[in-house]
Amino acid sequence: MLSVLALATAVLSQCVTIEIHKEWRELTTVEQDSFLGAVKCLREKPSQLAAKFNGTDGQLPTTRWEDFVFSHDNTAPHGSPAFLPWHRAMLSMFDKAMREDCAYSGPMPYWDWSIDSEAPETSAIWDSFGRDGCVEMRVAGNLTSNYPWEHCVNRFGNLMHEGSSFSPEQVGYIMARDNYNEFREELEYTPHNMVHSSIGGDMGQVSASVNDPIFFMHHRNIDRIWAKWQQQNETFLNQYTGEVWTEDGMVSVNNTDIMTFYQLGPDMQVQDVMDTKSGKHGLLCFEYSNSITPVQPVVTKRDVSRSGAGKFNTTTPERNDRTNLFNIRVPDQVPTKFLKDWMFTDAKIAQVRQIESEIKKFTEFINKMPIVFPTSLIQHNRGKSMGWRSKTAAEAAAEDKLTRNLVQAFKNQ
Ligand SMILES: [Cu+2]
Repeated sequence: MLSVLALATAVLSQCVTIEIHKEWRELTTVEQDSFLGAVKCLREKPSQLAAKFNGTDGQLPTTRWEDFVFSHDNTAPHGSPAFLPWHRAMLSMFDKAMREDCAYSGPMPYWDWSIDSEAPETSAIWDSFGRDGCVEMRVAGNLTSNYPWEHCVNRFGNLMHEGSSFSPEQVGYIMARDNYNEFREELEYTPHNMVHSSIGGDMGQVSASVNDPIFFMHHRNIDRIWAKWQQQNETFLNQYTGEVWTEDGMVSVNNTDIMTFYQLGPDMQVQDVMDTKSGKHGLLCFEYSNSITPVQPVVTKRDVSRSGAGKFNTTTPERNDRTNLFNIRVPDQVPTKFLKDWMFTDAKIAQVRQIESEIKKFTEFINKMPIVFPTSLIQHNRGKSMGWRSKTAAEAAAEDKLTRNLVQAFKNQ
């Protein structure tokens, strides 16, 4: 009787306070250092799951951090509708561990890579989270891991050195889907996969990716884009569609489907995580900030032209080009090898190529417009020294509207 009651309270619990998750550059230096200190702390605490899985085959986690790597390696769904809800729940479990095991009390950060899309190597994120090779972070120091094998956590990124990433406009293109599973496929198969693959090293592998603290910064941004999508229309909040393979063949998913986490947290239904402010399982009590915008006013192609950079043109630059200041770049293709490692079938790989080619066409369409200002140009034109501030709700709404109109114009042509 008591345990039934306890379970009921756990599922029905409400939020006392709603946390605001913030872009990394919205955190003060003190908050950033405190977060990085908690990262170090969680990497030094002993595993809680190893004892529970004692005697089972395969590598076991040794630290609290590795509990998350272990759970993700064994239970995370990729290439399937459950991709978004599963990772949202896992992020919430991570937040809880950071707060309860390591006393972190600041905002939970995300990395809005769309802002850095035109020249990711210039992002201030790397000053805190480290660069290529064996990762050395500010405050948290050198990162090592014993799971799934003993190694230094590493990156072999071209993201930091050459590739372009996903622009706000390209994210806007994905946001324009009105079917959950189509939205999820576009978000997962291109930006999600591309950021994993281009950072490389641990991040490039399913079994090891969670070792890299940038994993949480990246996935929280993916989750933020989903939360934003959910808010576009009241029917989107609980929309959950798509199909999965089971013993009975292809079946439609349902929001009562159960997700499991290898005891990292309680089993739960997909519908439990749809609302980020439900407080279900004592986990979900958050919303996202509107990300950041430059302190200086936004620039248009005309502004750039006036500043002496020449006449604006309509060519879509190569992804490594840093000289064309007028137009947005198209990210590289997600490598086939990466997709095969993440168990994408040939049919799914074909789907990835299809999405990539649509996004490329959309980008070229934007670049042909002489005066429309692509939000992506800001960072590239001004460099990282310009300073950032939080974006207001009105500014975010105006940007979203502009992007929606661009997508509409593209689809109507
Ligand atoms: Cu994952």
